[in-house]
Amino acid sequence: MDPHGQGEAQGWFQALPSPRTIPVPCSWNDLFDDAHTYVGLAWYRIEVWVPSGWRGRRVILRVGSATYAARVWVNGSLVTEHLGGNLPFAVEITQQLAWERANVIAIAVENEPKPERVPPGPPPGGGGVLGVAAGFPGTTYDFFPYSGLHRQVWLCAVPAVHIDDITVVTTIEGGDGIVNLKVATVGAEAGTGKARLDGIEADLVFRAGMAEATLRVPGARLWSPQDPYLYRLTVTLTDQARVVDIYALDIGIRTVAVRGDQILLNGQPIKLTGFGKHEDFALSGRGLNLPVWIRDYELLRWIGANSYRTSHYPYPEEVMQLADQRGVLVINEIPAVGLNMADSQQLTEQRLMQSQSQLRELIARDKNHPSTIMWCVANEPVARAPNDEVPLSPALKQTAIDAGTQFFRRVYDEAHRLDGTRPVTLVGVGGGPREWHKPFDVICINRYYGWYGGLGGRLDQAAAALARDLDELHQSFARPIIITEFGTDALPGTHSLPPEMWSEEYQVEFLRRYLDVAAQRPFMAGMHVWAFADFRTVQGVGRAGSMNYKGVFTRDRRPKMAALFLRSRWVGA
Ligand code: E9O
Repeated sequence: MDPHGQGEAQGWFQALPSPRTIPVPCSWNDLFDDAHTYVGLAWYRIEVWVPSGWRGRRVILRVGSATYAARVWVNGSLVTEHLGGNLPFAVEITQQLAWERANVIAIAVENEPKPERVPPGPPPGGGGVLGVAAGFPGTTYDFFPYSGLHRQVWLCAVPAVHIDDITVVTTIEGGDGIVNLKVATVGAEAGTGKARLDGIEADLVFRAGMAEATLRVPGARLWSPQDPYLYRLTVTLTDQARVVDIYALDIGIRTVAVRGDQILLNGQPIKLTGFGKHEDFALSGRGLNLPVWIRDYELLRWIGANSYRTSHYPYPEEVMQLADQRGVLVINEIPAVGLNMADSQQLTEQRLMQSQSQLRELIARDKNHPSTIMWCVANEPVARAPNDEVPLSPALKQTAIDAGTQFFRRVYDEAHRLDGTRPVTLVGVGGGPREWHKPFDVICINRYYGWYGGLGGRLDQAAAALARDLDELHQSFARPIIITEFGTDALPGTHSLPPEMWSEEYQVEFLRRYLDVAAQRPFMAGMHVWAFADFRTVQGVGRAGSMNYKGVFTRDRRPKMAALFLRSRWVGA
C-alpha cells in the first residue's frame, strides 16, 4: 500500500520495499486487516518470462479490470494508464520486453472516492445517495467499494498483421438470418480474407484495413432463451498470399426491438423475469469468481429467471459468454451509479466524459453478445442537496433537473451512435425526476413502496401505490416498463406471522404483491427482484453486519423462502 504516493519516486515499479503475496484476480479488502477499508493507491508487481516462440509477434498486455485508476510499467517504463474499473484495457509492450531474462510488470491501482469519477465519491462531509446506506468507507452507492485487480491480467501474442476487431449485426428476413460483418485489421492495408459460418462463405477485401461482408443463413436457427443456439463464425486474414490470422467467434442470430409498449426478441414479445445482481463473494470480494458464476447460472435456471441486470457496473466477459451459451438476457449497465445532478456543472461535465468513455469501452467489448439486449446508462440518478438534509430550493432543483435532462440526452445519443441495434435505458428511482426517462427506449424503475419511504408493513397500501404509479407511467410514456428493483431485506431465518418487515415471510408477501400488480398490466415488460443474493455493503446503521439482505439467496447461495416462492411463480414447480 502506498498511502502517501511515494512509490513512483522510489522506483516501486522495479522493486517493492516490503511485498506480500496477493492473488489476482481478487479484491484486496477481505484478505488483509490493514487493507479492509483501504481504497487508496496500491502496487502489484510480478516477474514474467516471455516464451521465445513469441518473438516476431506483437505482445499485448491486457488488464481485465483494475478498480478504479491504473498505471502500468514494464521493465521500468510507464506503458499505459486507465481510468474506470470493470472494463478491460490493453497495450502493446513489444518494445519494452526483454527476451532472455525476467520482465518486471508493475500495476499501480487506486480507488479513491473522487467526486469527478463514475461512480462519484461522496460529497465532503459524508452523505451518499441513500441516507440508510450511508457509512464507512463513504460511497454514493449501496455496495462495498472493493478495490484491486478484479479480473485476469493476460499477456498475449498476435501476428504483426492481424484481425483487430469484428462487429456482427444480425437481422432476420423471412426464415433467413442475415449476418453483417465489419472486420478491422492492424497492418493489413490491402489484404483479403474469408468469413465462414456453417458452410457458408463470403470473401473479404480489405481497404485501409477494413472489410465488410454479408452472410445469408437459410432457415437460420434463431438465438433465444429457449434455444440459445450459437453459430461459430470464423474469419481468416490473408496477406501477400499467406494466411496470417484466424479468429473464431460464437455468435447468435437474433433481433431486439421495441414496438409500442413491448420488447420484441426475434419479432415476438418477451417479458423479463430475473434479478439485479452483484459481483460479490466472501474473501474474493469483486474479484472474478468463476465457481460462483457457474452456480449463479444454475440457480437462475432453477428459479426460472430468463434475465438479469449487471447492476451497477459491467460484469466479466467470461460471464457474458456464459449468458450467450445459456440463453440469459442481460441488461448491460455502465458504472454510473450515485450521480447527483445538483452537483457543480464542472463535476457534471467530467462525469459525462467518464460515462461516455465507459459506454464506448463497454459497447466495444460486448457489442457481439446476443445475450446483451439493452444498454443501461445510469442507475438512480438524483437531483438533491449534497447531504440531503435541507431540500433544494425550487429554482436550484429545476436547474439540477435541467442539467440531468441534458446529461442523459447526451449519453442516450452516444449509446445509439455506437450501437443502433439495441434499446437503451435509464434506471430511475422512486421520487426521482420522471422527465429524465424521456429519450429512453424502455422505462426502467426501482420501486420500494412497503419498504423505503413510508408504507412499511402496509402491503395493501403499497400495492395500491405501485399500481397507480405504473398506470401513470404507462399513460405518460406508452413504452415498455420494467421494474428493475423491488424487494425487502430479509434476515435469513427470521420468521413472523403475520409477516413483518425483515422476515422471510414479509419478503415473500412483498414480492407476491408486486408480481400480482404487474401481472394485471400487460404493458409490463419485466420484473427484476432486488437482489439475487445478499451482498456486502459499507458499515453503517442501516446495514446490519455490513450486508444488504435483500437477496432471495444468502451470500453463500442458500435459498430463502422467497427463492422457493419465485420458483413456484416462474417455473410453476
Ligand atoms: C440501488 C441498490 O444498489 N437501489 C436501492 C437498493 C437498496 O437496497 C440498493 O442496494 O437500498 C434502493 C433505493 C430505494 C430508494 C427509495 C426511495 C423512495 C422514496 C420515495
